[in-house]
Amino acid sequence: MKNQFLFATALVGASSAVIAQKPMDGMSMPAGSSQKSTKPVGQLTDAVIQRIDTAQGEIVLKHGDIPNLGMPAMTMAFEADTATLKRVKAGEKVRFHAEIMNGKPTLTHIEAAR
Ligand SMILES: [Cu+2]
Repeated sequence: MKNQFLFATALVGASSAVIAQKPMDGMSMPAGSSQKSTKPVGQLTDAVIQRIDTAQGEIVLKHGDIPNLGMPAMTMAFEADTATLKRVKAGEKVRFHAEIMNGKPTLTHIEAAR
């Protein structure tokens, strides 16, 4: 009887060890997918702010290649939300990501270039 009890305990111990290992595997995921967490921002393109048109809700950027839009370097206007319009100034060097939203190129992310 005593041996059977020990055997059962060993089994429980072994199975709980397996269970304990699974959350650890899960915990290693966020570190491995840290590149993924930057993905919502998207690939950044360098630009210089030429003009801010608050009335039109647009920011004119002299921008580099935008791979996701298949666009070469040029100067053009992008739609931007009010908070972004207030946050930036003409002449600033920035890095941005843009998507076509409602048929218009729209800034989805903009940050000061370092
Ligand atoms: Cu463009």
